[in-house]
Amino acid sequence: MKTVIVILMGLYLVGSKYVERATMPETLSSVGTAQPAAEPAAEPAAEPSGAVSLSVGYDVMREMISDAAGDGDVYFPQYDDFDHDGDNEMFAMVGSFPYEDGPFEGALWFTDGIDAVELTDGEYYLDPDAEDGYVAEVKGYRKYYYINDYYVSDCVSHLWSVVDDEPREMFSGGALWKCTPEGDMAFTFGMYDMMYDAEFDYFIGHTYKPYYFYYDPKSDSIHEYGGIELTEKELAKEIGEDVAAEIKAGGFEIGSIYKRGNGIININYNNGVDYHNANYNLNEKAFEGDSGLTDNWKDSESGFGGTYEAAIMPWLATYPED
Ligand SMILES: [Ca+2]
Ligand SMILES: [Ca+2]
Repeated sequence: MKTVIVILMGLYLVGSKYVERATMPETLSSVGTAQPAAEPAAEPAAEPSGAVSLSVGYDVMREMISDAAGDGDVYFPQYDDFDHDGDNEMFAMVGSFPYEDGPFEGALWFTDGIDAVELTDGEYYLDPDAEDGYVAEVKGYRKYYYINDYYVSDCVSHLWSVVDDEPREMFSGGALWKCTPEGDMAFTFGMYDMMYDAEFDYFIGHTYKPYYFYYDPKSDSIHEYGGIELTEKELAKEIGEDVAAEIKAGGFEIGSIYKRGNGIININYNNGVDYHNANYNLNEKAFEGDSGLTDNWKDSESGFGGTYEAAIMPWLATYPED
């Protein structure tokens, strides 16, 4: 209790300081004139000389990239310390959106304040209004700049960062969908696996299923939460009710059931034509689909269509022990 009071008092004091400052504009205006005048001198020179320090600023890096790209238009610049080594770098796109609602055409650029280099070019699925740019951050470890390859109906994200002072592509998989500050990520993968066409003996129907990944600080790399198979009985024990029985009562048969290290259980089910999945989140104690949590196992609310695999990138997967 004592700590709580101390913290609350601290907050109050901090709060009142802000109030004091906020109500002092008249006094500040007379004192403050000297302050802004001193600032421009602290800015690095607009033209980078040969001996650029490690503390090259945002404007200079942006200019370096634009210049090196032949006066190109810079989009989505991200100025930050991507590898947490104490000095900042910049990733940015240079190019244009030639058609309305069309892809970005151009190149990914990088500078550490010494050189600016082009890393890759092509057509990318990017939103011109994405003011925050394209970054995913694992707090305390690494920041990624990502770009999305443009295909007609699918999207693959490429995650770039900095290793040993060099830009490096560190991961590419499906489309980056979520990244928590703790480094839990979800990538959606496109697949044609929604319906079985018996006449032609193949699957049709495009689905986008999230698969789950995490950042591992020890290896400084991204791994997949692979799934171990559960029996229907084990599923009932995990969830606390016999969901498999409910699904079967709905006219379906149960396919593979996978439990993952992030607490997600994928339940595949089908009727021989339509292939579905229901996803249960053990942490939230609810099913979880595109639009959030639900207590309904039915596909439209709790699933993403098609059939989940134990892992989509098995070479990166780790599996829970039970
Ligand atoms: Ca750095
Ligand atoms: Ca560095």
